[in-house]
Amino acid sequence: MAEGLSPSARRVAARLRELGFAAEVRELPETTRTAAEAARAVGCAVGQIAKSLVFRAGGSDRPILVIASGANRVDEGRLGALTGGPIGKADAAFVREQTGFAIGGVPPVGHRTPLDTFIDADLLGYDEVWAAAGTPFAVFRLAGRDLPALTGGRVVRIT
Ligand code: 5CA
Repeated sequence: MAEGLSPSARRVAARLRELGFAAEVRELPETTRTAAEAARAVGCAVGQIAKSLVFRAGGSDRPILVIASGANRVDEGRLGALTGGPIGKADAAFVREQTGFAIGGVPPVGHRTPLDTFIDADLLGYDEVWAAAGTPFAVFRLAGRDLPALTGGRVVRIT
């Protein structure tokens, strides 16, 4: 029930409803902080975890969101080619500042400001994927093919 959720998870649930996605946000007793932990907690393959990774366009403060399969590693060279410049790492403070969420709970939607978003094409092959819902204990389920409509992101091969 939404009433039992922590404030950050509730924010994500509200945003999903606003966007017309009836996804249920679940807060679990086990940590879902990393893709491997989330997969274990929900009982799915690690590839079905949609991790929301924040990068920083080099030389600027422009945040970039990559929604990647938990099985994949984002190729920063490819990402840089797509964004038109080198990619820098985002530290924990930058992630929180730009998204309003802490690392380990960053969701694919509901950020403080809209982020330029790229979606790992591999995720579209899964009927069921799980994404973070605002805290390191909260997730929601959706069909991989719904990620573009949900996030406005561009589907790319980036790993
Ligand atoms: N809740 C799960 C998925 S449901 C989750 O958020 N997984 S994640 O992979 O998207 O989040 C962990 C990611 O945060 C790591 O892959 C890494 O990119 C990033 N991260 C972890 N520690 C740091 C750190 N100290 N500084 C910057 N980024 C970090």
